[in-house]
Amino acid sequence: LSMKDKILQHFLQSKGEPISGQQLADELGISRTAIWKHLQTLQEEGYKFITIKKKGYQLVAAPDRVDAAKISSFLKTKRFGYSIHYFEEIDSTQSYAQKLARQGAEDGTVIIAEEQTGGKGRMQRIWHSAKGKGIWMTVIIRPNILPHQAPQLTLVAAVSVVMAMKSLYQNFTPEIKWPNDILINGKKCAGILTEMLAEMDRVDGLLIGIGINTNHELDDFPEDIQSIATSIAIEEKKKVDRAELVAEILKNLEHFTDEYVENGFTSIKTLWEEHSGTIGKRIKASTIRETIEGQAIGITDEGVLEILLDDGQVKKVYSADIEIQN
Ligand code: BTX
Repeated sequence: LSMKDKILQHFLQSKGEPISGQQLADELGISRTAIWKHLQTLQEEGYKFITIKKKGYQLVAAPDRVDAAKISSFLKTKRFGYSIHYFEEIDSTQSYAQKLARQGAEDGTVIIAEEQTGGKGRMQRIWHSAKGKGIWMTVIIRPNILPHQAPQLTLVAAVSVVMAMKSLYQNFTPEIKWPNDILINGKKCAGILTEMLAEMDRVDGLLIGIGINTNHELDDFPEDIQSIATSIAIEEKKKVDRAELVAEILKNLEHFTDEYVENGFTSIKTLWEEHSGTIGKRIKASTIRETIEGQAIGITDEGVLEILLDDGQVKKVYSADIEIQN
């Protein structure tokens, strides 16, 4: 963190209590004048401080942003989230992450933006990423795994996101829709896009792209997705702190990735099934080749979906779009 961000972090963690300029200067090893100058810069960025006699400075207003200082004030991880690349606007955090990963970015590096002008879904689809409304981020992870295991990390990420939502919010139950969507009351609230940098027998890195509709009102979505999309604010019935959710997701992602690398897929699979809205339901799966209808009965140890057809056959589906029918 830069000195300015460190100062900001102190104020964010003080939860509105005033901080003495002298104490801050001593702690950070800089002069009071330097502190004052950084506070001026922060004011220009939209933060508001007031001076309270004999007590010091008090942070009274902060802009609603998901920048490094804000996220790190909530961070409870060992490795993830200590390198954060923040953008007001970007084409896609995935594309930027590719570049960084190729240059050797460390495990747990985060790329996050207020707005994406070219947000990507799977199969060249568009991911709508409205300014300041959601979490549009990519986490570069470097677990020691083989290329064929990569799809399982999408499931690890889905578990991490769903459990973060469950621990922070009370008014709704998010469900995972195989393989990569998170639905609330049947509507899409988040999507995960996993991309891989690999050679034949070795994974160099995975780009876990996470898009979460956070503070959207219905009008903030383009018309063509208003009937299929929702946001946390709509379901929770209040605006939420995006940085707090980011930090909670990073904590889970670090924990469950480590768990996966150490102990394999079994425990993740159980959690995934527990939070899934797909298993047990009648579904229609459209693959590139065919459309299959039947009952989703589970996922295999490879994260592959198993469907029980009406004639009693069990089919495995590796990649598809699914529609839940009941
Ligand atoms: P997906 O292919 O499963 O979903 C894309 C489809 O979802 C679109 O065709 C559209 O119908 C619908 N859709 C588009 N935008 C939204 C939205 N905001 N909310 C609900 N539905 C929508 C899912 O792909 C994976 C998305 C990953 C997005 C992240 S954001 C950070 C990172 N950077 C980037 O470019 N992509 C990832």
